[in-house]
Amino acid sequence: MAFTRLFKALAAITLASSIQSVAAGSSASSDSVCANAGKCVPFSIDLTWGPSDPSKAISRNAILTNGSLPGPPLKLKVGDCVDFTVHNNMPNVTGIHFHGIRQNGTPYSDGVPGVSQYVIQPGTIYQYQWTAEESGTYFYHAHYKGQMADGLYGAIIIAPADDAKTPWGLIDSSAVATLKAASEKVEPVFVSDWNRRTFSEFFAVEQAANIDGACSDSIVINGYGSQYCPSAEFIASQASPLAALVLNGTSLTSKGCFPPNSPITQGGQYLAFQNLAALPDDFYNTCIGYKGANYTTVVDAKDGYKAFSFINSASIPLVNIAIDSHKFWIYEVNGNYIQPQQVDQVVVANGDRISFFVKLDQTPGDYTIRVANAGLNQVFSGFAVMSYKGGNDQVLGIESLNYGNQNTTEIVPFNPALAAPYPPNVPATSADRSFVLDIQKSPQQPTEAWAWTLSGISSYNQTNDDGQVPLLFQDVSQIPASDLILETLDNEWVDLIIKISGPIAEPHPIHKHANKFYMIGAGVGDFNFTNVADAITAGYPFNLQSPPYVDGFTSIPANGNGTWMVFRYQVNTPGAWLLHCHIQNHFSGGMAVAILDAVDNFPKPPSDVGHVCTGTGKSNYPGLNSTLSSGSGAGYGSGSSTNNEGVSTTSSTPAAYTGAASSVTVSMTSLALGLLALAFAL
Ligand SMILES: *[C@@H]1O[C@H](CO)[C@@H](O)[C@H](O)[C@H]1NC(C)=O
Ligand SMILES: *[C@@H]1O[C@H](CO)[C@@H](O)[C@H](O)[C@H]1NC(C)=O
Ligand SMILES: *[C@@H]1O[C@H](CO)[C@@H](O)[C@H](O)[C@H]1NC(C)=O
Ligand SMILES: *[C@@H]1O[C@H](CO)[C@@H](O)[C@H](O)[C@H]1NC(C)=O
Ligand SMILES: *[C@@H]1O[C@H](CO)[C@@H](O)[C@H](O)[C@H]1NC(C)=O
Ligand SMILES: *[C@@H]1O[C@H](CO)[C@@H](O)[C@H](O)[C@H]1NC(C)=O
Ligand SMILES: *[C@@H]1O[C@H](CO)[C@@H](O)[C@H](O)[C@H]1NC(C)=O
Ligand SMILES: *[C@@H]1O[C@H](CO)[C@@H](O)[C@H](O)[C@H]1NC(C)=O
Ligand SMILES: *[C@@H]1O[C@H](CO)[C@@H](O)[C@H](O)[C@H]1NC(C)=O
Ligand SMILES: [Cu+2]
Repeated sequence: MAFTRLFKALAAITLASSIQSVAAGSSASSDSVCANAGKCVPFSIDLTWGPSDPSKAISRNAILTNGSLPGPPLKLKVGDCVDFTVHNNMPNVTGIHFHGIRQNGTPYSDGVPGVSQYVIQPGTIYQYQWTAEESGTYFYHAHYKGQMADGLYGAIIIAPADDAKTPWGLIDSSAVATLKAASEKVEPVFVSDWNRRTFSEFFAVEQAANIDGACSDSIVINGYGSQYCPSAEFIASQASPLAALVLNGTSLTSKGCFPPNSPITQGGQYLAFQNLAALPDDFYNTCIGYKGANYTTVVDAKDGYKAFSFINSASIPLVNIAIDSHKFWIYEVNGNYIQPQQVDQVVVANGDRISFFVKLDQTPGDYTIRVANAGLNQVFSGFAVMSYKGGNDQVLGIESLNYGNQNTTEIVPFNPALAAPYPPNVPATSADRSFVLDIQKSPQQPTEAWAWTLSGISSYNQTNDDGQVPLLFQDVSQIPASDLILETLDNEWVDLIIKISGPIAEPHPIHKHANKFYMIGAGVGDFNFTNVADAITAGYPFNLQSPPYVDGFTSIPANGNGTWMVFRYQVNTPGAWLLHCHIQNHFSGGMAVAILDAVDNFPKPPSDVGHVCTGTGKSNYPGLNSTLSSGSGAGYGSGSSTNNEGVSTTSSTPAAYTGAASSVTVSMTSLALGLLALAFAL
């Protein structure tokens, strides 16, 4: 495919120098948490379980972080260390992961129960400590079972060191200071699905019905959103023409989803074992509807540019983002600056963060921010508003993205595979060790449609979160390597060769804990090699010159073939980590492996791990001089909701869509480039 050819065009073997590991000034050491605490920035969160705000979105019991959803943002500068204290006032156990944070020297602060810590019990306080080594947008989220889908997430923004090279001059050489100022006020925006059921209820239904669930209730933006219930005609008019190939004469459900008994998306071999009677009506078929509010962010044309950082904290959908009449300058992906790309739309996959500038040069008014599910699995969108100061709330702008993720004008999409790091940063030209992983439905549970494997053999068992002695707390010499526990040696270069079995190869956003990796190649078709060197000899294309440097990457969707991708990283962060799909029900269904990095130099957790001994350091984030970056700080909470018109349980078609019968031209270019993240591609 064209995607593969693109790689070929870029493929060139360079004499790569090893990546330098960042040595941060006030790095925390693993000997004692409390010995380091004095100088760290205190940041504490209070977790409670209770009803979410009905004026924002579907109300239900949720995890509230200091009473809100999302939680307050943490703002630091490279070199700062943080004492992150969790007050667990929920009736449930938990663990908090710092997504994308390397945890160099602090592997006990990665927050994965069963891997790097014991669960945090109800009514107790637990302190994490880590150092901000790399700038950019990250986020904290629950890593106990599916609690992230119950609302536990908040942004982490890390300002660059004063001497960091920034790509602002490549965007607008006459506005470097303006762009720098805008970047320091970057606004994190969470995009997620939001469901009536808690994740544990959702997963229980999925298992009882024996399906691979892929139908959500709503898309929310910073916790705001509605469940729209447009007519069947409207849904059909917005869907990709490719959906018809999956539907094979059937129709999308009232919620815009492929039916739960679609042989193509569920796998024909499972249909005989389904128990669709266990599906509540509103799981797929009945759209109940809910009128929440649209998140509104106010921008000021005097600033010249606005910086956003979209964070996908969804359990199911990959989302595509557009703002009417505004282009994006993408400058950072997963916390790493890139050679900027100017685009009209950007897909943000689960776990990813994508930052961009919007030039504030349009007529003052309200412009719709569109967030469409990027997969074929469900036709639905969420909305927010970018409101210019002085615009008198007039709704302006031209839409480029419809309710079912079809572009309605000619657009330039973002190509994540071509996101070259800025400044250039390259991996070693060869690997010392390779692992071949094979994503497929679990071969050991051949009748269970919800069960997945990442290794190709066994499923990662979610109950590890509860009982097992965390891998980091075991004697590593006694832990046998297996398909679920990969072991490496310090300083090695490792290739994770990830194959995704066909015939329907879905896009899986695979996230790696600890240090970032280089995505050195991806393609459609077989990959019958056990190492990259052999694949290069056979003519397979790789990009060793400017590969994306990220903590997550999404596999190419394909039909009729498997697909593959290779992550290369250096073992420079000893500890026990996870590699997993960030689609929550795939992860809970077993799509994960543990990696024990540097078993020859394996760390021991400090004796006072988890102890509370918070420091009194100050965050060096520009403009912050308090010890806490509270929820009302710049870049968060600046939005306001539109008037809530009350709770409605009647079905309604979004007013904006009743008229326009939009084009159903499929974006084959996007598809061929592997840019359009199709949850179920054909
Ligand atoms: C948390 O506890 C409540 C009350 O026991 C329960 O209803 C809910 O399902 C739990 N949530 C999770 C994520 O375990
Ligand atoms: C489409 O449906 C027909 C029967 O309705 C069936 O014979 C055919 O195999 C289906 N095609 C696919 C690709 O599932
Ligand atoms: C949110 O925005 C969408 C798209 O502009 C619109 O259809 C919908 O009515 C808005 N919702 C509210 C509550 O204002
Ligand atoms: C969608 O974008 C592609 C790529 O620019 C373009 O070829 C296609 O015509 C666009 N579709 C519509 C309906 O404008
Ligand atoms: C996961 O572990 C639990 C507890 O040991 C066990 O009951 C369950 O059968 C396991 N599941 C799978 C799929 O192996
Ligand atoms: C994908 O599969 C089709 C047949 O199903 C085949 O013709 C094509 O060559 C395959 N593409 C690749 C890249 O393997
Ligand atoms: C890969 O191996 C399989 C099984 O041996 C074989 O059917 C297939 O043709 C091979 N593909 C390539 C591209 O060599
Ligand atoms: C801290 O911030 C306050 C309010 O923004 C300001 O008045 C004060 O001068 C600042 N102090 C320092 C030391 O920067
Ligand atoms: C969260 O709430 C706790 C308890 O009220 C408070 O001590 C803490 O400062 C708050 N955290 C933030 C980041 O605002
Ligand atoms: Cu997945």
